[in-house]
Amino acid sequence: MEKDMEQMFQERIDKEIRIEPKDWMPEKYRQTLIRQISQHAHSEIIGMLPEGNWITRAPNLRRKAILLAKVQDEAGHGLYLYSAAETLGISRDEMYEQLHSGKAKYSSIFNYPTLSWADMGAIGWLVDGAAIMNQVPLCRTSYGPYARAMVRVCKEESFHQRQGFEILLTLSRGTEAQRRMAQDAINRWWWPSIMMFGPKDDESPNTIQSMKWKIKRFTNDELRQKFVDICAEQIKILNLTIPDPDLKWNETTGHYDFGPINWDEFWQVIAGNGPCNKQRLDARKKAWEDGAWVREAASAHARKRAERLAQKRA
Ligand code: FAQ
Repeated sequence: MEKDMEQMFQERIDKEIRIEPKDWMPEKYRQTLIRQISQHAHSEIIGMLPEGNWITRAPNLRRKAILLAKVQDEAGHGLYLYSAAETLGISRDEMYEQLHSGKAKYSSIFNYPTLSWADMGAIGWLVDGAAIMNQVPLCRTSYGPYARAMVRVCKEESFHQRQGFEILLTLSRGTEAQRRMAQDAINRWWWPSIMMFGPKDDESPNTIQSMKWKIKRFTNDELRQKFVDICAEQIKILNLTIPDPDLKWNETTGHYDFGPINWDEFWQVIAGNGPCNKQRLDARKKAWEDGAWVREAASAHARKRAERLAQKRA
């Protein structure tokens, strides 16, 4: 019986029919989606912290307004994604609990520090750039609520990516010190951005099944290569360099070759030993604890309203 259901489920996927919350789905499909969507939501929420660090220090009012709006967008993306995950039967409180206890992951990239204003440019160009590369295909992911959330998120992220590139372009055409600052930010964010796509395919336990279920549309290495190819061209406009001496156009493959990735660093960061893991998680937990009174007040208000309504009806 279960076998028949699984076969029918796979046939729907193969025909590109979207799976919706009330449809039957294999338990492992549900669990994989909960893991991926909640990890994605947590990444958006933790991802607000490195940029939040620069809102008060943005160089002018225009830059401050843009950065503020971008960080608010990220909060919106997180909430959207938590809602999508809730349709799979997990509560928001459970997801928060998993984040705060360290059980759930969030993207490795947000465990790096933001040391200068140019980092806001590098995050927009590289981190949002990598996020879009990974997420545009997710607009066609097999689970309906996730796919629809991705359409909205990607529209906003393309704008984020452009504002980052524009920050770097402005700095690259500025004084020598500004050029150096832009180059330094690219040097620090390049390799972590490349790692963001996840482990290489032969070390990625989830890719094969997720591709079969069309949760993922491309493998980690395919997306990483597309990203490298695009950035290797865009850097020419900035007249700066990508910190990889092995980055070279390969006539035969029609792609850019690139140097070895420090996978040890990647696994260390996702194991909790990156430069800012503790700081990020502590900030998140503190925000949760500081917000307890708001949650209590909102619940008390909702309770009173419900009581008043019940009295009126009686
Ligand atoms: N960081 O078998 P795979 C953003 C884990 S949003 C941490 O390849 P999968 C917006 C993975 O979970 C950025 N952990 O896994 C923004 C798995 O853990 P397990 C977030 C990672 O799921 C911009 C294990 O390693 N985007 O940036 C990472 O098939 C600017 C084995 O890996 C998304 O989440 C990592 N980088 O593929 C905000 C997109 N990579 O099994 C602010 C949706 C892998 O032990 C500023 N997610 N792991 O639990 C995906 O497409 C996939 O989940 C991948 C990983 C591709 C990330």
